Amino acid sequence: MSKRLNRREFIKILGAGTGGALVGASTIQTFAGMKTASSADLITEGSIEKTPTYCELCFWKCAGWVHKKDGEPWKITGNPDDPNSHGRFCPRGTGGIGTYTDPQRLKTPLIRIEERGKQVFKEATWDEALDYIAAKMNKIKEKWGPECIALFTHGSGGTYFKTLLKGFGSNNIAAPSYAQCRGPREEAYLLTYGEGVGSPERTDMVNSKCIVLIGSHIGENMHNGQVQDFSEAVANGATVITVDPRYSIAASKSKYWLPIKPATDMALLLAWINVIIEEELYDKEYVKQYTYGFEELKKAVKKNTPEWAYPITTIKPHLIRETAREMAKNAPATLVHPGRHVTWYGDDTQRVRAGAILNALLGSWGRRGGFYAPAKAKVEKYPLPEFPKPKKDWKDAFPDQFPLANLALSSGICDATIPTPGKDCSFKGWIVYGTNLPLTLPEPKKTIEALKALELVVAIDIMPMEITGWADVVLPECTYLERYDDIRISPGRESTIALRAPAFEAKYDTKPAAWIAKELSKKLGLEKYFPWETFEDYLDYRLKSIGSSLEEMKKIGVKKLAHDEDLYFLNGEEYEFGTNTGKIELYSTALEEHGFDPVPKYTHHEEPPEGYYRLNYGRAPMHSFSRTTNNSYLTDLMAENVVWINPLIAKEWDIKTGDYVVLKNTDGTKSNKIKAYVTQRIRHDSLYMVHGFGHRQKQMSTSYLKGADDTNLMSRVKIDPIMGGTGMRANFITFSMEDV
Ligand SMILES: Nc1nc2c(c(=O)[nH]1)N[C@H]1C(S)=C(S)[C@@H](COP(=O)(O)OP(=O)(O)OC[C@H]3O[C@@H](n4cnc5c(=O)[nH]c(N)nc54)[C@H](O)[C@@H]3O)O[C@H]1N2
Ligand SMILES: Nc1nc2c(c(=O)[nH]1)N[C@H]1C(S)=C(S)[C@@H](COP(=O)(O)OP(=O)(O)OC[C@H]3O[C@@H](n4cnc5c(=O)[nH]c(N)nc54)[C@H](O)[C@@H]3O)O[C@H]1N2
Ligand code: SF4
Ligand SMILES: [Mo]
Repeated sequence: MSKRLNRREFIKILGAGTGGALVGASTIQTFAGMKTASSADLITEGSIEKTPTYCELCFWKCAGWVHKKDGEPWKITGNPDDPNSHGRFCPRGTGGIGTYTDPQRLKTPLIRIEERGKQVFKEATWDEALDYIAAKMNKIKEKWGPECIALFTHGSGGTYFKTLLKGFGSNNIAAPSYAQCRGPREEAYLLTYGEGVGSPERTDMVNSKCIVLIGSHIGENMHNGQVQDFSEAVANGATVITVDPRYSIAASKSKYWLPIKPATDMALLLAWINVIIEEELYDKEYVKQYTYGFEELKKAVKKNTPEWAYPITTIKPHLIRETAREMAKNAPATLVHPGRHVTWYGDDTQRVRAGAILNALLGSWGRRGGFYAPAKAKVEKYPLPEFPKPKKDWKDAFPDQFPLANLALSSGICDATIPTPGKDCSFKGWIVYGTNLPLTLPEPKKTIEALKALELVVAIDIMPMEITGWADVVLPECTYLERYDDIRISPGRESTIALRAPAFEAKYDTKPAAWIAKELSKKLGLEKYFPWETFEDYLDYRLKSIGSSLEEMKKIGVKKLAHDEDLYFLNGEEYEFGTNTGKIELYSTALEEHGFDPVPKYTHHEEPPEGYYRLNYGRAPMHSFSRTTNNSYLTDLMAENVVWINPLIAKEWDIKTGDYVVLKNTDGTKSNKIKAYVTQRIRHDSLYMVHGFGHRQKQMSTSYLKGADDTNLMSRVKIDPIMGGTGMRANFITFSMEDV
């Protein structure tokens, strides 16, 4: 791997570029300029104390150090030994102290005293709150079976509740990171290569000579190590091809920006495949040795010429050819990035598969600059008794649907909670750990309908978010800076583990999830699933299995484990893939078996009606979803979101930058007021906003009604028939001028 950029070079790459009013560009500069922990930092001197942690502000889980000065919170820095952060934290991670200091945090267990949806609670002791939950859970178990309780989880502490629920007899455990995020990607790569992409992604971007980004807005999508890899590749002269209807930060670093008509990426991907096959630009040896179904693919894409794709995508044929040749020229060090949040239009598994096929033709899977084989640390599990076998699961609610869904669908569990004639068991209880479902699941009316129908809703959170307003019992967790959590085991070029230890004492009457789950297990008679005395004992047991200890990890924070496998594994050697044929399936036998197109095909998506625009959304570098929008350290950087409007459209509606507007969708649902940002950087057929704003909880006064909530405008989804992902870009919005 090449040498890392020094700080000055890094700033140059990320700060250089287009200038102008780039939202986020200055933040990337700040990120680049952030102090890298030096060896001097590693010495604990005088009044300065350091505790290892891994960040909980997003799911990249960077490892770092929490610094205290004279016992007071001082700063958080990256751990230089950590491959996820290389010693630098992003703006959100650096602002993590704001999570701990937020005065509006949940402070004590709460039990509802009014109807759901209003935050009217009485304060309770932990004993009262857990007794209440255990009694309701047992009642549901008796009446409906333990399987009628589901767990929604997103975040480190969810793992203890998974153990609890499995011990209780239910396997209905869902995370929004599947059906609302990367589910289609994992299934598409599994169908093609017999393996998923995983997180952190196994992309060898740092060594890529050509990077193709289909939507992926790296730089705004601030996954730390990935942004650093991208910057480094750009510094090394990699050609970047960005396909995005919006001029993203990544587009501003690109040689080619293809401002595609939204919802037509499949046509472009098929045209690229067509050019690469017709011009014989593919890796012939690789295709012959490793792939299955080349002839079928060739036949299927014969008609998908650049001229065919042009009127669909609005990308000129010569540009389609030129970019295809550029990819081939740099192959196999060409990476067609698999994306992450890929639940867009309902044909997402197929679209991502088209990208996977392109990677196979370029020979980039298993090769330098493409995809590497991640090393995985093996750390012994704490021995637990066997879990009971559930008699049913969420899939029973969807006979013959989503045959290739390998994980539970959060949206599916939500649907199966809404009482439906003819269905006997729907879900009766939800335990919600670290996910703000009213802002996370599209079709929010359905989420509310489901929440209203439940017999028990438990929310384990750190803030009085929208979800807690719907809970019968709210359990306040302490923040990640006040607790231990399980060992972070990250796959990557090297296998590493990281420790999170408490830097501060838990404020108020808050507790770590591990403690909460163990105490609840006692009330349910399930304590055998939490056999450890203290969580330190649990960690020490696991760490000793790899020759380390809690004591050692407290000193070093991150440990690299031995790794002797090859990163690049397809240089002519024999290899058996985990697909039906043992080959990379250009033609998918599994899809054929289930009656789906074995080779991806273009499907036309509905267009916005007259006067409406496509609702486009994404990320800002200084916020994560709705979880950071009340963090005062980060609201200093960005307090509300804005709606991007093309000047042509703004003129039509007489809207200027800075004006407040109200948006409404085709079903008449309206947004909060949101500031207009008139810019050439967005096509005329879409409006764009950052997700996570528009909170409706008065208890969070910093974020209350600041900006608009995109979820509220998502009253439609296009469901992926292969795995049940919720395509969320199927919504059309316009301006509601009478509300301005
Ligand atoms: N409209 C719309 N919807 C989306 C997306 C979008 O872009 N637009 N993105 C989708 C994607 S890609 C994803 S991955 C999901 C993300 O979905 P979520 O993970 O649900 O996102 P957040 O809104 O950050 O909600 C996190 C919740 O966890 C709480 N929390 C934070 N830290 C802790 C902690 O330490 N302990 C506990 N117990 N709770 C904690 C927060 O207070 C908050 O209530 O959303 C999906 N949904
Ligand atoms: N700062 C920050 N970083 C994050 C997160 C965060 O909350 N904050 N969340 C993390 C998570 S969980 C995820 S999943 C990722 C998500 O990050 P990505 O995977 O990069 O998300 P996408 O939604 O695929 O990308 C959004 C981009 O797609 C473009 N786009 C919209 N419609 C189309 C279309 O039809 N075609 C094409 N080609 N492009 C289109 C938008 O203009 C926008 O630039 O970000 C991660 N990184
Ligand atoms: S990318 Fe930023 S927010 Fe995410 S874990 Fe790393 S430092 Fe934290
Ligand atoms: Mo995500």
